[in-house]
Amino acid sequence: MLIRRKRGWEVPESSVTPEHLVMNRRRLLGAGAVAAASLALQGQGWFSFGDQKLPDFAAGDPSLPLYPAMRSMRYRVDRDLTEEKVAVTYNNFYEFGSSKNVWQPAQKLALRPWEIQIDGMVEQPRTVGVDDLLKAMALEERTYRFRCVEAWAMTVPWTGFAMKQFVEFCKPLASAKYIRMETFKNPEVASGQRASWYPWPYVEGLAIDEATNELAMIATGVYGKPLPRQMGAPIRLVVPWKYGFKNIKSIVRFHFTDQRPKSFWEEIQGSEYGFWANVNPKVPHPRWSQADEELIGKGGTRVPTQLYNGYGDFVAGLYTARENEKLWM
Ligand SMILES: Nc1nc2c(c(=O)[nH]1)N[C@H]1C(S)=C(S)[C@@H](COP(=O)(O)O)O[C@H]1N2
Ligand SMILES: [Mo]
Repeated sequence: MLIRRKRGWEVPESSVTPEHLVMNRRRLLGAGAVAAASLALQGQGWFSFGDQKLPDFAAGDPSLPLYPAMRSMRYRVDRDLTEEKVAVTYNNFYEFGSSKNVWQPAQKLALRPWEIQIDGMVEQPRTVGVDDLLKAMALEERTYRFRCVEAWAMTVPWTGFAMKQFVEFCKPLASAKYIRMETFKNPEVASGQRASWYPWPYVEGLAIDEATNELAMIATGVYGKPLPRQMGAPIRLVVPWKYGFKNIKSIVRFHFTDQRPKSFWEEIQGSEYGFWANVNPKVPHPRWSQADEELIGKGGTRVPTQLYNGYGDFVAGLYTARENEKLWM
C-alpha cells in the first residue's frame, strides 16, 4: 500500500536551518552531495509502510516482562489510536537523519547499559541504570494526543511513569526552577550527529511546575511494549500540551538548575522555536498555520487543533502568571 503524503504540512525542522549553517553545509559537502541533500529535503513525495516488513522492535529488551502495564482510565482520547505500524515508521529523530524514515538506522542504538545522570541542584547527584529506575517507578499506560509543530498529529498509548514521581526521586533543592534534559551523544552510532552544524546533544527543558504537572510523563514504552529505538528508547519525555519537539528522546541526563535551559531548536532558530512551545491553533508558526493538523495514517484527514492540544483543563493554570512570556512558540 502506498500512501500519498502531502508535503505542505510536512515542513521538516531541517528546512529552517539558518543560512550561515546552510553555507557551512555547502562547504562541507561537495556540490553533488548538496544536490542530493536538497532533494532529500524536498522529500520523495511518496512514503510506504504497508508492505514494509517490520522487525520485532522489543526483541531482547530486558524490561519486556513489565509490559503491558495497567491502563489509566483518567487519560483517554476521543479519537482513534494511530496504527502502531504508522507511529513506529514515521518519526523525527535527527540523530539518525532528517527524514521521517529513520527507524532502520535507529536500530544501531544500544539500549543497555543505559545510565541516567541526575545532577545540578539536587540533594545528592547520582547515576541510575534504567532497569533500576523502572523498578522504582509506577508504570501505567495513558493514551495522549501528540502534536508536532509541523502540523501532523497522532494518538498514542504510552507506557511510563508520572514525571512528578521521578522528580521526587531526584530530590531537587528548593532553589531548582528548571530541568534540563539531554539525549545521548554518539556520532559513531547516530550518523546525524556527524552533522556538525547542529548543536548536539539534543537538549530540552521544562520548568519544575510543568514537570510535576500530572500530565508530564516519562515514557518507557508504547503500544504495550518497551519503546522502539526510533521512538526514543529507553526513556523519553511526553508532554502532550506542547509541540512535539519538546518531547526529547533517549534521555541520558536530567540537570536541575535555576537557569532556563536553551533547547536544541531554540538554539538553531529561536525566532521560530521557543522554550514554552504550548500548542495554540490561533498562533501560526512564522511560516505556516497551526489551525489544523493531519492525523498520520488516516489518508490525509485533517482535524482542528485545540488550545493546549486539548489539555487546557490540566495545564492552563501553569501559565496565568507567565502571560508576558512567548507561550505559544
Ligand atoms: N533526541 C531527539 N528527540 C526528539 C527529536 C529529535 O530529533 N531528537 N524530535 C522531536 C520531534 S520534532 C518530534 S515531533 C518527536 C517525534 O516523536 P516520535 O518520532 O516518537 O513520533 O520527537 C521529538 N524528540
Ligand atoms: Mo516535531
